[in-house]
Amino acid sequence: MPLPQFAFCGRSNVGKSSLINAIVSRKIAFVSKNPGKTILINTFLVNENFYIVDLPGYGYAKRSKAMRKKWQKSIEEYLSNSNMLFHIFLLIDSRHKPLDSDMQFIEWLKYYKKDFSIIFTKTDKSKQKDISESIKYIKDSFGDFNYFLTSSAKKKGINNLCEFMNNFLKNISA
Ligand SMILES: Nc1nc2c(ncn2[C@@H]2O[C@H](COP(=O)(O)OP(=O)(O)OP(=O)(O)O)[C@@H](O)[C@H]2O)c(=O)[nH]1
Ligand SMILES: [Mg+2]
Repeated sequence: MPLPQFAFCGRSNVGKSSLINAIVSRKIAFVSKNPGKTILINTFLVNENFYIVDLPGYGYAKRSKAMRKKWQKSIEEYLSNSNMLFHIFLLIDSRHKPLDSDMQFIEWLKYYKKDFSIIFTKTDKSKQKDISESIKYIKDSFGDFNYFLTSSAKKKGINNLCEFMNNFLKNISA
């Protein structure tokens, strides 16, 4: 039987690979100071019962336009066609206001009625006030949404996230 998948997406450098490593408590996804490191769609089998999918960051300006288009197409194709994709996590840097590219991505998720949550990353470096503003900004455009606050550096919010994923897995095996 094909195994369930959880996808992690978000702009380049937002902390996808770091979060995946924090979740599995191992270094499997490549972390880098230079944005645009994850180029291919990387899939990691966890505990032999589900997959974590590390998607390449969108909005990496240093790539050519044609290259970006190609990336976008392969990500969209994957997100639209994978029937074992249980949940999409969109990562947003908690230090900054969500970018237009983030908002477009949410719009896409809403339009295609995808099951998603937003993860505000790097909370060790942000202020609660900025996070609240980002939450309001998204709510004003798209209504209520599920979200998590995480710091891979300080291992904050990782347990909540794992619990959420576990509940999905429990429900399907029940
Ligand atoms: N302070 C802080 N830095 C973090 C955190 N998570 C990631 N970083 C840093 O952010 C940078 C990018 O992290 P990655 O995990 O490689 O980001 P990514 O989203 O996988 O990037 P791409 O593969 O380029 O799309 C690295 O320098 C990390 O050390 C965090 O929770 N706190
Ligand atoms: Mg990465």
